[in-house]
Amino acid sequence: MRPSYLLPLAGLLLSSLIPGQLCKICEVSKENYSDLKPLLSTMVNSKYTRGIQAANILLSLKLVGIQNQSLEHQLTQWIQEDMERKGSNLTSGQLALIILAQKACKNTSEVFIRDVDLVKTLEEKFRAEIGNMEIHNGNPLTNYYQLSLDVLALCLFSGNYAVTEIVDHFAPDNKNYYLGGHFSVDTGAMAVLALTCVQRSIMSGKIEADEKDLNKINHYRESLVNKTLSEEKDGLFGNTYSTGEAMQALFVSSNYFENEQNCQKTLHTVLRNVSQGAFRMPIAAAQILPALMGKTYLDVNNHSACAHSPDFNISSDDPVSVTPTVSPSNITVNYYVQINETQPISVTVKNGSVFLDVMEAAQKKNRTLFCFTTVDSSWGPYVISVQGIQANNNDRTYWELLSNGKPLSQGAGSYVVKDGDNLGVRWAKY
Ligand code: CBY
Repeated sequence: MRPSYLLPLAGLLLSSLIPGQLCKICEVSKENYSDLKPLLSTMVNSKYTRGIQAANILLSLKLVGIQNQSLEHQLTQWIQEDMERKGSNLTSGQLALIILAQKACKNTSEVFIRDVDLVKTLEEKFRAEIGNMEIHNGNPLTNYYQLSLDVLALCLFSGNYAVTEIVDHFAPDNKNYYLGGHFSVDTGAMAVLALTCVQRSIMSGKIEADEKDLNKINHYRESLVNKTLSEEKDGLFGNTYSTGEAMQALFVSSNYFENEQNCQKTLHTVLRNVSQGAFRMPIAAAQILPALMGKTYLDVNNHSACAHSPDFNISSDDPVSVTPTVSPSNITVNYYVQINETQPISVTVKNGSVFLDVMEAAQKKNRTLFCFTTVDSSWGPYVISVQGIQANNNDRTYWELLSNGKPLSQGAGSYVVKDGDNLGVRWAKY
């Protein structure tokens, strides 16, 4: 064949590959790696890393190619202890993250989690999520962020899943992409990563699907990417904490970052947030770092992408950037619980207190109206009940945290309150 015939053929092949393969990465340049040090020290020096946080950190460190045997060993041990503690209560997404972390850039000499077939267990947990949706009005046991993690882990590590089921459940108008009436960028981004993996598996012949389903998957990705892009503000997608995952989704499914200005704007805003200490939580640092170094969760079994180790020397005494200036004085804030009616109270707490301290102060003053309970989550305490009324995923109910009428983008354990704040918890549906 003459080259002139080959050209259109190659073009055809290329264009059919582009939707899944195109990777326009936007990453921090090597000269600026020192800007990432606060993230690494937060992850490495975190003393309270338990279970799922540890899985997030391990996954992130492996992806960016930081090899530290003793740290990996410690994190793996924490993950295993957490798995034992939680037993069958481990949620599907937690298990998916553990699988991703454990199997990422496989280091076969150090597998501490025993021979249990975790992928098989994940298949069962994924089935249970779908089963729950069938009984409870389309509501999964957990949420679509976790279902996306499930599909991602099953897809990357040869688990069984039905393409038709993915097509049925991951359509962009599914209510589960929305939390509190807003498109959840974290959820959409994770779904884009999962759908991209499925699409690549179909195109490479790893799994079978008919053309109609492949087209639908492509259409879903495109639509979810557009929704993500429409949540862009000052270079961030959704908010500070969803941007890392959104960047990953955009790397694998859009040409957004081909425009250098877009890339610089996002990096600039994220790095400014890093320097202001927005990523002081280990899980927050772990979720932003891969994107800043041009990696995505789809790279976990791409050895050439994740084996290369950048030249970081992280020492255990690198300071975590920000030391808040807290004077020892007290501040007074208003707090309320809103079910149908609003029950307000004014409380005095130490300067530098977090939302949870305010809730505790209110509870001390009036147990009947302000009693509450929390459960631990990887993002810190999650308020599960107030006045004995308990949040429930089957009903999509939760306790929403508000400050001056606006929903918080941080949890009760990390939002630092200010003098005169008007804080509240509202019984809401998402
Ligand atoms: N992770 C999960 O399963 C959580 C998925 C997630 C989309 C998550 C955000 C994103 C992430 N990266 O992990 C998520 N939140 C969900 C699904 C939910 C719902 C949980 C119930 C369910 N069906 O699973 C729900 C109830 C809608 C929810 N989040 C509530 C809240 C509020 C918690 C209030 C409380 N009662 O304690 C709160 C504080 C919002 C509010 N104003 O009330 C909230 N979430 C926040 C702020 C966040 C962000 C945390 C950021 C931070 N710095 O602390 C978040 C990253 C996250 C965790 N939620 Co939700 C989103 C963001 O702002 N970008 C997988 C598992 C394996 O770990």
